[in-house]
Amino acid sequence: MSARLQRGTANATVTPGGAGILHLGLGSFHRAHQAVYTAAALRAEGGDWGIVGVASRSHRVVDALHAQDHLYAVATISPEGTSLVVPGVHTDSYVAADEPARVVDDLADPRIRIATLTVTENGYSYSNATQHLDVTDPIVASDLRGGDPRSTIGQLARGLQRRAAAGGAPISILSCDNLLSNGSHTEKLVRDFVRELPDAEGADVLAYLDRAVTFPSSMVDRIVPSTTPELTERVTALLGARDDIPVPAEPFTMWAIEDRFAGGRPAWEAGGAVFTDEVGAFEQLKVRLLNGTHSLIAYLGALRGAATIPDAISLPDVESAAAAILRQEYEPSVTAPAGVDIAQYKRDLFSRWGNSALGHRTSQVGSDGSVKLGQRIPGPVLHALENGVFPHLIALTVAAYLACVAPPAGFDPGPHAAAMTDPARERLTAVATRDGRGLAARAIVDLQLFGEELSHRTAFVERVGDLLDTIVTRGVDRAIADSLSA
Ligand code: CS2
Repeated sequence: MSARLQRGTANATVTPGGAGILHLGLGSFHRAHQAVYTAAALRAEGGDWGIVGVASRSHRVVDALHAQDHLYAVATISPEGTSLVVPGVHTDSYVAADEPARVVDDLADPRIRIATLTVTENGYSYSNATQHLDVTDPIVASDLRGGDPRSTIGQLARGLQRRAAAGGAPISILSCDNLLSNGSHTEKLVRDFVRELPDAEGADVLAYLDRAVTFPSSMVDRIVPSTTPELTERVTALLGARDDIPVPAEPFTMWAIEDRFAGGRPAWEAGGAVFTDEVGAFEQLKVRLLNGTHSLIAYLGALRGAATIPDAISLPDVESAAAAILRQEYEPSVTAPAGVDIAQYKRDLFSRWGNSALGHRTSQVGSDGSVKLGQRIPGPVLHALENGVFPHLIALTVAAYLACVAPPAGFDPGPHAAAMTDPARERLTAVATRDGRGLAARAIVDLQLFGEELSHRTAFVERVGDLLDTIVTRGVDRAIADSLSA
């Protein structure tokens, strides 16, 4: 049995001086993305830019990081083979649920100059219906009453409140989640929280936010599936030391960031990050073309019995549906940022989705569709309708999503759909019905799952319902064929 991965015994690339970054959301994506760029920055310029990683509830990664000197390997996987790097940028880690006060303390610590976030689309306590912070969420409501905060926005707001009181050192909050305008989105939610505080308390924090806190936007991209026991064994054999938390990732990686850092930043460009004023264009391109189409592939694939994205995209009609949604419904809704060739970008997407060595699961991409689709589809649907194009394939995406997570009685969407988790699953199941139009109306109009604007697009809602009926009564193949020929 191999000894545990340790500094000195493994090829850790860097040793950070001290910690300047607090990261909320210590999942695989962070460890294969921002950590790798930060390692490159530290190699290039050094500096106190180590990362303190905070997991929200799970102990698995934190326990392993403590047992292995905060090291782990990122396995870059392609059909050509696997290569490993050990970023080595984390200086400490803990579980927020165990030490909730520590998150606030760390955010107030002037040595921390950036807080990065990968808490998923679902971690922002955002209400699509009100387009503001969901103050009816019991955790947010409790954070507003006081005590140690447990929601991400509550943690940020309370941490910044403490920081303002402790001297008000500048800091930047950098969202690395797949949300459009993720910087201003996060800022808006933090301000929503602060505005709910008693006047005197809130005013000081708002003045501090104006003066010394920035929320740059960033577009992040790298496909990172869940770790498997096989990968753990393979990495341990390759490293010659036991690593319980390796992260698998594709070779492609991209990070576009707005350069507005109040307290300095690492030289992330050393790892290939692009600092640009066009982050909005990068985000739209990625959230719509990559993520929007990814959702379509995941739901259609799951309904067709495909366990993985490469299995799904290898089905000819799923591939045709992906090509058509890109060409007809997503691409016309975006403007390419300077330097990006959309034709090449789309070719890359197909080879990335087809990376069979990666084994990215349809159930992983299909999870949390109620929050993910709210980011991915409304803009393109409205754009298409305003331009006289009916978005049949986006309607198919939503119909397939509903078939997976709110299957009408008597319809079995299969094991990959059953494995999808979704915060709206219960609410949707409660209104599930065999009438497709009825279910579509309850989800899109009554629950306003994808925001207010879409709830008024009756023809779209009805098309989702009709395609759902087709999936249930005549099969998903028929629904794909109908959407492609419409
Ligand atoms: C995926 C993303 O799970 C999903 O919804 O679309 O996680 C995707 O793999 C990443 O955004 C790629 O950067």
